[in-house]
Amino acid sequence: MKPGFAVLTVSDSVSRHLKPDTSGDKIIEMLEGAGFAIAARDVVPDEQNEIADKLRLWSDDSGVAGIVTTGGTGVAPRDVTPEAAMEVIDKTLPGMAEAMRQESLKKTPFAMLSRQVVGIRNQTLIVTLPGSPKAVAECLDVVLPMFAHILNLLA
Ligand code: MTE
Ligand code: CU1
Repeated sequence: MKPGFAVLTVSDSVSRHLKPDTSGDKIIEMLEGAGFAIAARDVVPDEQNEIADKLRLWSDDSGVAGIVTTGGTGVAPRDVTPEAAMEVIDKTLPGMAEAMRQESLKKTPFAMLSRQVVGIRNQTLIVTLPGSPKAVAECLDVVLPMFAHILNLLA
């Protein structure tokens, strides 16, 4: 069975249908391009409980090998994705978050404003990415080559 990824877009405006989910689409395009199946996809507003509940639900599901989120990693009052992720993560992978920030800093100084975190809950990889489709692509380019190896180690 191909390992499946779940994709979570964290955005007040996308959840209210005021904006299309371009970043979620980008994540799916890149995961599928790398040969991974998509097990689930959803959108939640910038609410810590809703984000954490979804991460728990998916990481307790044996069909979900990894979760990639987009949005809510910045400094605005409603940016709470890292807090939600840290609520559920058992082991952090700080090196992966730092690698994304480091590579991103070569493209924009604003990369230092992302508080994105990476970690593992149960046997599920959890990766949080910034909100813009550009940031999603730049960050996934850095960590996507590691995903197959991580999933092998977690299986
Ligand atoms: N990382 C990359 N690679 N490319 C980007 O354009 N944008 C930054 C940063 N990380 C960016 C990036 C910006 S402008 C912000 S405010 C933070 O991510 C947080 O974004 P978020 O609040 O949408 O999660
Ligand atoms: Cu920004």
